[in-house]
Amino acid sequence: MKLATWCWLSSAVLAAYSFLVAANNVTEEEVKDEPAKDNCPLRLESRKCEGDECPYQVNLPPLTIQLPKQFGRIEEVFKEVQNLKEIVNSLKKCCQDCKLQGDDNRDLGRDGLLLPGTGAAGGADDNSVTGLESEVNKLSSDLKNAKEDIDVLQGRLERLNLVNMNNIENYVDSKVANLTSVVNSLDGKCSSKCSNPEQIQSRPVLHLIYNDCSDYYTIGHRSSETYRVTPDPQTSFEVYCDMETMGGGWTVLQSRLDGSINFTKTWQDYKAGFGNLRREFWLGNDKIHLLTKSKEMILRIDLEDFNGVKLYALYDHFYVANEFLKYRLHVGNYNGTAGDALRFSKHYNHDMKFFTTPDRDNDRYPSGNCGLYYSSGWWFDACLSANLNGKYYHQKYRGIRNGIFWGTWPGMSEAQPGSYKSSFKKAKMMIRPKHFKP
Ligand SMILES: [Ca+2]
Repeated sequence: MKLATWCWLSSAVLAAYSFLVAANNVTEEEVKDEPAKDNCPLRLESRKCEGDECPYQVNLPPLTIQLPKQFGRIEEVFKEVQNLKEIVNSLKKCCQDCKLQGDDNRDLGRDGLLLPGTGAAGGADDNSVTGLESEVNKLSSDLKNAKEDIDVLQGRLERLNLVNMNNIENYVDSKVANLTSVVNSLDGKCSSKCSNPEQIQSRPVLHLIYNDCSDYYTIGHRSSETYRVTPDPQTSFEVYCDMETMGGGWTVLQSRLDGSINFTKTWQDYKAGFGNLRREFWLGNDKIHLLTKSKEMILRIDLEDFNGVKLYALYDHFYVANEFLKYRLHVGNYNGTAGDALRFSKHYNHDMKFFTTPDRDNDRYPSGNCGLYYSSGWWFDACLSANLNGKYYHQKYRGIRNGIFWGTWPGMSEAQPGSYKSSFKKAKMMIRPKHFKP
């Protein structure tokens, strides 16, 4: 019994060992006889699988021992080992292929054309290179064409700019030429005939800005009337134009005719102007300033006494400053028949004097207001050798010399204190551009 047991056990171990070593050759049928050929007719049999269970049995006649089914795991392990071996072999082969391919690519690279790895054969790479080359050439050609197109367009643009500038210049030149010819033709017509201003007016005349009455004269107006002037782009107003005296074109600043208008007025009245443009009026210091500030103006003063004597004074220089400068008077270069009363003497000189009104004392008389004393707004010194805004007297008067006064009028200053004083029937102040030729 002891011998039998040992024999069985050793046979079993040997059978298991032989099974492990010679797994490749193990079949379902058997592992027979080798270790215990003689004494131990041992057999290990794998029985037919029934489902997952493939139990093994060891036959040791007459003994048969059932082995646990887990014993079959050894067979599974060998199968897995076998699979792994196959995988390793395939990977090894794959690596050899990769190496060969890498060598091929390196050979191609030496020829200067190493292309992105597509794994494609050399012939395909050549085709790809050729295709790309032609594509690059095409793009290069397109780029060249585009550059030529840009050059052409740029040339056209420059020509267009040049043409446009030329057009504008030509347009401006032609307009200036038209204006010049219109002005010249009007000037020629007006200075020669001027018999039919309506005929001239009926023609289409370009609208010009009329700074003063001389501009209306220039375009053919010959009737002494009120006209609208624009001496400043922001300011236009009505004025009375004298189109008869000494050729015409005069803008009238002041007029005395009949005493219908009281000239004893305030600063504001003299600033804005007052009266009736067709009769007696003061145009207004602001307007006089505007009319004299942009052009050199001359001043003409016409006087007529109650004896019908008419004289005039002409000043080649006339300018009135703005309100901030108290409408300071600038007057000079006298010529005429009435005498230079505005610049009578060193002590009586109205040139460069401020404007004074009864309510605003800017004069050089320290003890009082010349404007208040002489009932007038004027460029008083201390106080006067002329005052064309004095009271209107219809005949000789006595007392303070507050009537219309012109100190150089024949016989006027000779009157003794307390005696009757002469006055004027008419007085008029008007201006015209210095370089105006009627
Ligand atoms: Ca004073």
